[in-house]
Amino acid sequence: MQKFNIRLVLFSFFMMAVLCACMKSEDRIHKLALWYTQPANDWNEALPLGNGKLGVMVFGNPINERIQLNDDSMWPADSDDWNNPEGNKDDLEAIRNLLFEGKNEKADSLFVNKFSRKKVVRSHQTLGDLFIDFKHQNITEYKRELDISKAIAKVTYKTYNQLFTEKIFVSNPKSVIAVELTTQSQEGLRARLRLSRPDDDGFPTAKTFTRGQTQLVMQGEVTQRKGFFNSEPYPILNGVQFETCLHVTHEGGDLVKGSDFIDLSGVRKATLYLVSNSSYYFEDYQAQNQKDLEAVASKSFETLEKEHIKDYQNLYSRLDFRLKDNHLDSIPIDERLKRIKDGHVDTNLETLLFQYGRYLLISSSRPGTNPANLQGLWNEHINAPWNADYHLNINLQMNYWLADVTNLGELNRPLFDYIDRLVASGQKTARTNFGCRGSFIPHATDLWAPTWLRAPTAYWGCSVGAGGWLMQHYWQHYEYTLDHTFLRERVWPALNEVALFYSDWLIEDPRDGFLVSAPSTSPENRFYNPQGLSVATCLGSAMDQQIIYEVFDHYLKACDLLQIDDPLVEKIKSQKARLRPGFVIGTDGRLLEWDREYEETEPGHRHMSHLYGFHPGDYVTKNRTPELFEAVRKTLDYRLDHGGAGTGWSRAWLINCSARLLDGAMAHKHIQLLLQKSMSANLFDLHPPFQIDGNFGYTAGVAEMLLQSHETNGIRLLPALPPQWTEGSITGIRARGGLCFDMYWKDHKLEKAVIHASIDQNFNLNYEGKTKPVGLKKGQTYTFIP
Ligand code: FUC
Repeated sequence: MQKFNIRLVLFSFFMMAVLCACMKSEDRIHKLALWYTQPANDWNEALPLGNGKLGVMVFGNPINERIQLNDDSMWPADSDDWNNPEGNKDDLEAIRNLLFEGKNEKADSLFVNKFSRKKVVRSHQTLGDLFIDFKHQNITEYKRELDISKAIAKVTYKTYNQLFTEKIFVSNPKSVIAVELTTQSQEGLRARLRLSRPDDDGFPTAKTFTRGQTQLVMQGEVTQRKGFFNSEPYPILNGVQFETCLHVTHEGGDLVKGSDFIDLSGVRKATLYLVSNSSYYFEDYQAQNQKDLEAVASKSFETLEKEHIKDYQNLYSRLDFRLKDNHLDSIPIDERLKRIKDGHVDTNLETLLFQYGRYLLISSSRPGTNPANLQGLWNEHINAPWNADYHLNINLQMNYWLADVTNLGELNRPLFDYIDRLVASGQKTARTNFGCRGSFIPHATDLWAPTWLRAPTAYWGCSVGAGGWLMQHYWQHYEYTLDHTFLRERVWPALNEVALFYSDWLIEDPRDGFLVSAPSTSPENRFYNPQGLSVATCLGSAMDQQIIYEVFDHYLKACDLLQIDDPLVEKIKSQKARLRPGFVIGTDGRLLEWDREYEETEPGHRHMSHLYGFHPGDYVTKNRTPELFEAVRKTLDYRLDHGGAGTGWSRAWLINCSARLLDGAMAHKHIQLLLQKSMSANLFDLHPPFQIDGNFGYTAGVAEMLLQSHETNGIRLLPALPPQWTEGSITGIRARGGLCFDMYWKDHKLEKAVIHASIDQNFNLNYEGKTKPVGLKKGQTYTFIP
């Protein structure tokens, strides 16, 4: 009896310890969720989950549940004849001569005709759908939720008063989509499981069948019958091959299989493990599916769930952001968006959307996967808007603005791997088309990383700054980490190629002797030339000049740090000194967007390309270039007065620019407008249509409002705190130089900042106009109290 009691006491202690441990970790990670009281009516209301490579959109429909499936490698094939166009060095010279003669419109058309593959349609595509036909009726207490602190979606409701639960996550450690269906009803569940994939222009793209008693299989190949190349129809009849396997286990009741479906009959609980692999990642993708299934077959849903949460939170929980609670969590998100449209401010939704950006990056970009495309990886189309590909004149870059600063540095890896593929492919384009050494990277490309231009018009697609802009990401990651090996092994080889290209690309402008990029455009915008024609090409747009300056600057710094002694170093030094300045103030105080002061065709254009060196670059700052700083504000005011920031991503860029202007009120105004004008019910950013860059850009913008480390003279704390954020904290936000910050503020004043150094570091802290020098050794922490 006594023995039994001791055991009981020990057991109670053990249970208490377990509970405390659980409570601790639950408590530490603040729950944030998107939730609704109805199923998704359309795709933009469904809830996204993903492990970087595989993704789902959960609709939560009690009648015909739809779980839309994604794989980031679902692309039609590359084709041997999709290669560089005929343009060569002589054509380039002819275009330059036209520009010298002021014949911009002729230069525009020659550029497109000789150097571009014009309209191209080759799209990332949906993997298909898992349908679960429940035909549930008499629904009460419906709730659909995405917990972004755990990356788990849950649908619960009562059908005829019996509780039903659907839980789903996408595991990164195990590469499996796991779904658990549970009912409390005595009769159990009845449902039909089906896999399918949309047709491509009327042609089937996959076949579905059952394998053994418990597996439903879908096999197919990506095609693009409505493909286009060179503005001509080009049906693509082959592509990435794939297999999707759904393995079902159940408690109670039976599984009944048909030729292409599995029925659950009287089942109390069903566990669905869905694996999917493609020929892009694995030669034997079908064998890989079996391996993936074997890895989970003996694991319970709970075990996989725990492992998933741990893996996810290892990234997610590094950063916590809170604003004074407005206690609106009890209201569903769609209702809260309505309140915001009515003019209410919802600060907790602002923090939720911030973490949602991090959530979406963790879910769509993991080491080893493809980088997040225009839609991350969530896409229900065969012919997606803009091919859901990679646009390099803002969009892909914006997707990664948040990575370093919000403590998700390793999620840059897919971007860096992709950049290296572009750099390799761009060497041929640089050489054959432009007679330049180094590497040329175009404004848009896709999974196969081709580097020919795809520009139906000169203004849409003929920009040449993409390579330089991508180098900024390599450079910034170095600045955040100061990882010398990374600088030597990854940054320098790519930067060297891109710098070499620009070095060969530059010409002397006969009008003033400056070195300029030519032909040169300002992405997607046009101007009226002296003949009154709306044209795109010029001799040295502001953006190209700023980008090339930055590339040269980073190249020289890298060579210095790595002690590289190369003839190119001297050449680039002298070229940098002869570059026409990228920032020139016009007669009305605004910055010029092209080589001279022209009237723009679209004064409210969504791209703010001529501010590149202000943001995302770091050339213009309040202290270093005060006149340019003021000119930036005037430029933005003018853009906005003429209807600027019309798309979600453009508005997100405005938030970043406002933060860099150190204007919290302005930043918040654009946050509110983003929420009012560019948010779908599932908090996906809308261009419209859905484009994920605005989500990522928003998160980066909020980080920029709270901490800025791009200036040489110091790190700014709470540089653009808006009046609405009176009280709050952010922990785990990163600054350049291997530093990590925890900041707490109240009554709109910083209370303290705790700084952790991962390397030896001397730096200045700037808060409210005062500067505090700090020196820290690796591993040391410093607390700053203003
Ligand atoms: C650029 C933008 C468009 C859109 C497209 C995907 O061309 O100018 O607004 O975001 O990319």
